[in-house]
Amino acid sequence: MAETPFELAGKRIFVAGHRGMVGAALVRRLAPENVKLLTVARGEIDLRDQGAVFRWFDESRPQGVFVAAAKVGGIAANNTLRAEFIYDNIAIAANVIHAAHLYGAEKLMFLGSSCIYPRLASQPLRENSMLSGPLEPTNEPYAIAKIAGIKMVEAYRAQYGADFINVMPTNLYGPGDNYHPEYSHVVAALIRRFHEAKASGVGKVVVWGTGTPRREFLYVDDLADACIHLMKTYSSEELVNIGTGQDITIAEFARLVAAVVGYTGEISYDVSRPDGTPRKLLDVSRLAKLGWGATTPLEEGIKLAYQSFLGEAKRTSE
Ligand code: GFB
Repeated sequence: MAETPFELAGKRIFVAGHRGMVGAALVRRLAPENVKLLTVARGEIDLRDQGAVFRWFDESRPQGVFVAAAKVGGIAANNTLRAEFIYDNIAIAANVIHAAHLYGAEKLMFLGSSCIYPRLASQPLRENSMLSGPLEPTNEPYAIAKIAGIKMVEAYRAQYGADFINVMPTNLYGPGDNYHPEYSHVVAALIRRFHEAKASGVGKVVVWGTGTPRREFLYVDDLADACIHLMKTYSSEELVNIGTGQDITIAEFARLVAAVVGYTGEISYDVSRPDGTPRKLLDVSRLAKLGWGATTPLEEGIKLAYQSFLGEAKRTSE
């Protein structure tokens, strides 16, 4: 595997999507790296607008680029806003990756997702299982857009020798998550639902699906740490999974969140809601060989996420 170290210190580093949960964690993790941080506000530059993106790259000339901008959401958002998920994510990936090539970025990291792997691929999911079978239908538009971005990175590497790399994060959670009651991911949804039930004295909380799917959850600051490690040290066309290597059923996970929040009532299951893919556990052996492992245990991460939720809820009600 070719290794070309990339020094971050002193470089102009663009975090696309800095207001999102992942982008904000990257910004936090970059603070001690002494980079010249570049960000753009959504109101200023719409990353789906090719002309605006190219003009900004021409003026700003980032040397390193993290593509953490994306339209994201949980299973219901993916399944409902199907057109937005495919269009927005293809447009963002196409514009930012091509601009990075045109305006001479030295290094780019594209963040994909574990949902790019086939629904029934063997577990744990190895990087080479991409495109080996049909995708999970609830998030196929998002997965196809992410696969397009991954393939752009591979193509620009192959044709132009660009030092562009792909990383595949597992399901993420942490500060700055989206707590929308319908469109959030499961971690944010359950933190909010159990908290509201406890606060209002409701004795029953509904969890979607059967509770049997298995998911792997990574604290977003761990993800950011892995990304910085790989940005500095990794250069190859091979994807790199980023996860913990451990998964849990949704039912076990719901009990854990209830315990952290202090909810002691009943938990019931709404089987009219989709389960999504039955299991999504990443094989993290490549990442381990590259010298990185997750450090935040799930229970501790959920405690930290709940504290952030309480802080964020307080701010929005002030
Ligand atoms: O986090 P989540 O929406 O994402 O759902 P996916 C994970 C599991 O939690 C599913 C169950 O089995 C849901 O049925 N679940 C239980 C809930 N209660 C809830 C709830 O209140 N809200 C939500 N959202 N789920 C996403 C993809 O799939 O994974 C995205 O749709 C992205 O594209 C993300 O890739 C990482 O793991 O099912």
